[in-house]
Amino acid sequence: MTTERKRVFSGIQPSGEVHLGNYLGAVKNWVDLTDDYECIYCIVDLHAITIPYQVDELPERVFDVAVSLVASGLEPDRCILFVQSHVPEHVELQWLFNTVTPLGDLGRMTQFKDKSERVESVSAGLLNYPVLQAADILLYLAEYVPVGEDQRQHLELTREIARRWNGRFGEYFPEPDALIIGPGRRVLGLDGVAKMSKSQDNIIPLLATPDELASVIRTAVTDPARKRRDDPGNPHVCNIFSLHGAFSTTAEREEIEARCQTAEIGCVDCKLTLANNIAENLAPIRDRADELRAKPRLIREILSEGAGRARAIARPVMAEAYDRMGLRRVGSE
Ligand code: AQP
Repeated sequence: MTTERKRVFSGIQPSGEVHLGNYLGAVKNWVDLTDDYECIYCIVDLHAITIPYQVDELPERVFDVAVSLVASGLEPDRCILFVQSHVPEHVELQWLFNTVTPLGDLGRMTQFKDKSERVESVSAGLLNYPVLQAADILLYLAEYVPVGEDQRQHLELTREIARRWNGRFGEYFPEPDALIIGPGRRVLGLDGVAKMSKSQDNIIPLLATPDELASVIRTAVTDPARKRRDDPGNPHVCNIFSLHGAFSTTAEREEIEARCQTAEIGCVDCKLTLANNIAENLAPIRDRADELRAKPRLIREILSEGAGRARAIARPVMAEAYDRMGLRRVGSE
């Protein structure tokens, strides 16, 4: 008996090095989802250009993100993996959706407000970012989108755009649901306050070597109230302890918790254990990434084949959307 698998879509921006926030909050779950869903994953380069970026660095960033994703387990026999700009239908559908999206809704998006504060000149692209995101998802008639808390507002707008478009042109696009998997964690950056973000200088890179991990983690902020080695610490307000949750065994965590609270261990020891455990846990991904980096042609082939498979789904959806909107019908009956 064959059961049709529900379709999932998600994307990641090539705006910097893939980090543990991306991995724990998204990529690791994306891999798990490939067991039960038809998964479409996209490197969203058109989103990444909505904030200032270095033109000559972008191709390398796309390549590096592709390496990280494939090395993490998103092999082409498990999912469709491609680059957004290789499938021009994303932009075409976005334009159609722009015509049904209320301007006021875009200005209210939290991410737009945050990001527009960080740039000197705010582009229309930054404002329209969630419309492109709606097109990304609906172009594949995806039913589920694995999202973190930060993306819920955008997904709600996607649903609203689908409703408005369907209301005007006839029921066609699904209203996708959020797929919350795992602890739905929001990983904090090295400062222990802000979200770990590619575009901020606060990340632990997914592909860092053991030495790099030790040196990056050494700089992380722990319990701010613990000023000296002899002060007892509070693991429950410590970002390092929360990362132990993803990489250390229960026994190790219990021991660290108890010995931190009694100041038997200091933050240096706790950080070193974490760095070692991350290095060990992620060694297979790092090794696979090293192999893949040496095979740029293989990465190009994976992405090109992925774009072909994505377009095969996207083209008929686009044709239907044009048709329902009365476009491209000149001379037809
Ligand atoms: N710190 C995080 N904790 C949990 N999940 C996270 N994600 C990102 N950062 C964290 C999830 O990773 C997926 C891909 O993210 P993205 O590249 O589309 O954009 P983002 O959320 O804006 O990621 P960054 O790293 O913060 O990029 P920049 O700095 O360019 O804005 C998403 O599912 C996201 O939820």
